[in-house]
Amino acid sequence: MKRMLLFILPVLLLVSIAFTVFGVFQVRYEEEKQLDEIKRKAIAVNESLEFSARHILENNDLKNANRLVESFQRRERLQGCVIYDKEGRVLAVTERISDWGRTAKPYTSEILVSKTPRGAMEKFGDYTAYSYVLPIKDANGELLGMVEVVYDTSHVLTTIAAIWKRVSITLISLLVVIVLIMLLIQRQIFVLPVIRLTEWFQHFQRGETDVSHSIKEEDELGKLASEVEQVALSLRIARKAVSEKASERLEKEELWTEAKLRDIIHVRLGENALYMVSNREPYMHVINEITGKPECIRPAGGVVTAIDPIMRACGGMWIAHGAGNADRQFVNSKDKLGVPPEDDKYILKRVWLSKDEEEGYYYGFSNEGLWPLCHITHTRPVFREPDWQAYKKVNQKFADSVLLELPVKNPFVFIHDYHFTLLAGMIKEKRPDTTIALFWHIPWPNPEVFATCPYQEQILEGMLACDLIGFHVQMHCNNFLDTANRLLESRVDTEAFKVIRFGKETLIKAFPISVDDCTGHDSSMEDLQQINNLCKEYNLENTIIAMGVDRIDYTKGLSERILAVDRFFEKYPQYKKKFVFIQLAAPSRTHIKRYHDFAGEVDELVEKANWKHSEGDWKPIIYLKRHFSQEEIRPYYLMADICIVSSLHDGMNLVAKEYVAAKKDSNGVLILSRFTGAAKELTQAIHINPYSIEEFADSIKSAIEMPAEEKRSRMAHMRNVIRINNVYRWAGNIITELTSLKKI
Ligand code: ADQ
Repeated sequence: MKRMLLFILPVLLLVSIAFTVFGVFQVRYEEEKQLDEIKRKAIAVNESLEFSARHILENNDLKNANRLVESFQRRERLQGCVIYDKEGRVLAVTERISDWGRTAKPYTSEILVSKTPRGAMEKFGDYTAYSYVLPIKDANGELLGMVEVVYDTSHVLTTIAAIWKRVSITLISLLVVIVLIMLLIQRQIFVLPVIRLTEWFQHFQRGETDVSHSIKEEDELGKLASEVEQVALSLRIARKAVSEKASERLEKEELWTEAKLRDIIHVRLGENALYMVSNREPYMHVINEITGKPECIRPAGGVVTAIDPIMRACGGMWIAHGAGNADRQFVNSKDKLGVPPEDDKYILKRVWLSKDEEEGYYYGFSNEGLWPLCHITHTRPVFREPDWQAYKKVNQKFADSVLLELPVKNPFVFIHDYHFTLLAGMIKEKRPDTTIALFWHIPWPNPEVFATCPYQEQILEGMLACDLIGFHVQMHCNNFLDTANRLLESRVDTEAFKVIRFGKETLIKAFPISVDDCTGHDSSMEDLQQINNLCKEYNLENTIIAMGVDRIDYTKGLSERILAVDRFFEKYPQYKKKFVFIQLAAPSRTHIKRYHDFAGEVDELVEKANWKHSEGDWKPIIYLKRHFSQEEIRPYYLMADICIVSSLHDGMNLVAKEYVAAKKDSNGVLILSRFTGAAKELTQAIHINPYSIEEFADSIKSAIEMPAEEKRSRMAHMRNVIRINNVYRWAGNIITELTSLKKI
């Protein structure tokens, strides 16, 4: 459209200028013509008066003078007449213009001297009139007086206005016709061929056609079309080759790697892309408060940590809420961008939400309702009707956004988490051929707890539109099957772990999520340098270091952790100045009061413990409250002798797995809450009940005093678990399961 404007505007401008010039000339011509007419009439009238005026002036006949001027009262367009004596004094004036006669005029004295007639436009009050003054002389040429005739010229202005109106209407009509013709031409010669070429490219890409494009011209457009055809063909061949090679490799490889996942995706999805949907986006552009410049960060959170490596491996599209304050600056016209920045491994499509939508859907229904409903932490869920309405609206918004992207055949959509319980149903309503998986990253409560949700039926119905629902552990699957069985009219097949409702089957299965893997790189020089810097900054030489990394969330057991460290120093003061606990804490959902208050509670507990136990410049707890990048977290994992994960309830907990994955030298101990999903797999961690502060404090002592050999063997065991059950296996299993559910 911009391009079109650039083309049309100059033409419109030229036509407008030409028309205006023409208008000006026409108006001038008409004006002059009309004024000439008035002048001629004025002179004629004046001359016809000359005889009577001379007689009146010679005899000083005031009576006839008044009769004469009053005879003008009835003449059309002639405003009136004034008779002056030889001194320039008014003898008689038509009543209609009596004000005219009363006003002194400089030109009367000029005429008394020059004795020649004068005609000119004169301003009088707020109107302009034409005045013609004729000096009256006797037989000897001596001046007797003057007669002035005043003509109305308002009809000249009316005529001019009418001309301008005519010119403007013609000009506007002409401009509209020109624009329409140009748009039509542009559409015929440019837009239609491009639309046809784009459609052909899309169909060819999806394998829906094998015929070549229909643009046969030899001109520039024809050349472009044939280039596009070459690219499309090469892409298709390359994809096929990748898919065949992938099948060969899959038969050989055993351990799950990024490459193996890529292969399985090529084999299982063929030419179809994978569409991920989550609330949190993997890359967020925010304005740095110090520099004022936008920067790209990876938000803290388990979903992003787990899914990003998968998307990097297989490409496709990730659709998420664009929540960063600089996000809009980095998307194209379709709200998309290639990520990771400067690497472009996959496409991120950002969905924009208004403040009200975010408030109701994200903060309200998702995080004040469903989050506490699913976590047993004794925080009461809050369900508000407006939040539910916003939640439905945003689910529909995401559904519309996903539907715009889906290919014509065999679409696969992978939805994440409790923010989108209604999305699958909304997508299937329009595209029942879509195969959809939903992964529930948090725990699923038992039916009694879930039954407290006022929207239980709509939520379960929405979820059961999926073909596959994944949870981290079997217990959450069982809870879900129980919930569906008890709260919804449905049949549960406990052998096959399926819920069947009105003939539609949904498979419920456990897929324990994990991290990248443990086979990554050794500690680099850069790592060692960073560790050295941290040791110096926080005075950590010869100190036993324990650490925690969390979003500040009441489910993560942060208060219990600080209380346990406090109790540990009370019980075992010999560790003062020898042990330090470092907590990296990312502020999260601070907009919600419970989170805001909770952050304050943790601050207070840290402050109290530090005040109570610190000695000299040593303090027991280093509390670093901010968002850290994965690269910044890594040196903490590497230098920590102990990692503490004390969630009161957690779907999996990736921090536990990240710590184990980072410990390539197997030198470290993991203290892990038994209420995490990770505890089911990481059986060699020290398991704790975070509610029992005594047990918790003692576990810190056990971790410190654990013999080196035991530490190594436990860690090696846990590393092996993660090496086998890494995130690629998690994704590979879900995709294999999902694609085998597809009924083509
Ligand atoms: P979360 O509740 O976000 O995830 P978790 O699994 O522990 O919890 O993942 C947290 C992630 O955020 C980790 O990758 C960690 O490194 C990162 N992180 C923590 N603190 C940070 C900080 N200060 N700065 C930067 N990054 C930080 C949800 C569920 C979990 C489930 C995951 C994945 O609640 O139960 O394990 O999804 O499914």
